[in-house]
Amino acid sequence: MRIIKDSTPSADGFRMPAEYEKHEGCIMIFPERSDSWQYGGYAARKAFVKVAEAIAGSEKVTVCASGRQYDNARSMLSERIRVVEMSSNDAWARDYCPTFVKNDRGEIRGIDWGFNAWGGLFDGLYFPWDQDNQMARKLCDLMNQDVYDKRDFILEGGSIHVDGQGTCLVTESCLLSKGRNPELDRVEIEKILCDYLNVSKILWLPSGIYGDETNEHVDNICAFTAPGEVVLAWTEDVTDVQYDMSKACLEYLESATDAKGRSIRVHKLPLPKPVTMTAQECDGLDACWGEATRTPGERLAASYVNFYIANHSIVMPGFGDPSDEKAKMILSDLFPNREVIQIYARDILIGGGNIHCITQQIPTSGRDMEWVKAPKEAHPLVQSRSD
Ligand code: KQY
Repeated sequence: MRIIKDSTPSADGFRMPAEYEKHEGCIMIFPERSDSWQYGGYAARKAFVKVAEAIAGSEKVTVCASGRQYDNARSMLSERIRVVEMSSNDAWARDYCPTFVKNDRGEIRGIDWGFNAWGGLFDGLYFPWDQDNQMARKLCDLMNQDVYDKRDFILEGGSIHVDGQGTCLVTESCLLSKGRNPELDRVEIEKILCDYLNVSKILWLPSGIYGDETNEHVDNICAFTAPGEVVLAWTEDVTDVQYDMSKACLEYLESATDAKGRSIRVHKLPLPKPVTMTAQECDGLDACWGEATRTPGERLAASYVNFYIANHSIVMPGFGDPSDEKAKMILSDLFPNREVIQIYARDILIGGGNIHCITQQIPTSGRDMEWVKAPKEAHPLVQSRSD
């Protein structure tokens, strides 16, 4: 592995592919911290296993687990899933596993962004975050992939979405937050994103989902479903605080064009009714630095937009809400060649994110990546596709 400090992906002919381009595999992390996951993480681990097995129906999944959880992860996950021991502070693969870029020869490299737990000592969510921050480099080492060192720029994978054709979506609330790169202005941030993702247009949505403790990551409010097309989390309830936030995003997108000069087609994806913490769930969470991490009645940032696009499936959250079915149908229409698998995700949501936040795709590479070879059989939990 080479740690590249003196060049950028775009200078070297690498770009970040869209999530709907073909994957070699997916990385996840086994959850265990007791101030994120209620009652010691038992229910969260079961939900993570369902997500991993659903994705493993069409691509190779690698789950990183601590030494303490290794045996448990190995026994809960089927043999087609690879489990590796790796330390982390929590389980948000999207945010601190590498962002992968690819060139025309099919070679891939990682990007190792700086990670400070969503805002460092300003408004971050836990301390320390050192083991999370090492993961991108450790994984590139394990995969023998060269890695760009961009630790001087704080960025989480959930705060960007690309269309693979030159456009990147972000939110102002996150990328311009004071806890990340306060010394950089919007133009300087755009330049870094263009250089590292190899895009030429950044679309700045004003905000994300109300109560999203990541300073409103884009991956909870809006996602590309195809070049020039997005889904946007939407509510028709004008009395909901989310209404004005989603409307401002809609107005922005309706007046924007992408890197290729196309107007953007926006598909509204309904939001579930507000999901709030119960007293019993709060009782099951340990304190973080002496403070409760959730309070009874607190609204969680539930959104169907937080789905993962696997090679042959869409793995999306469900909340036991009447809109679960409608959201599933909308995504089925938008991804006709993929099976939509909905997983009840309340136990992931309690941690502060959802299915997209706990997964990170590895694009296909030209070389035979023995460690992420495609699976042959489907796990009984998941119906496999024939195509
Ligand atoms: O990407 C995410 N949504 C992660 C949020 C982490 C919250 C920590 N409790």
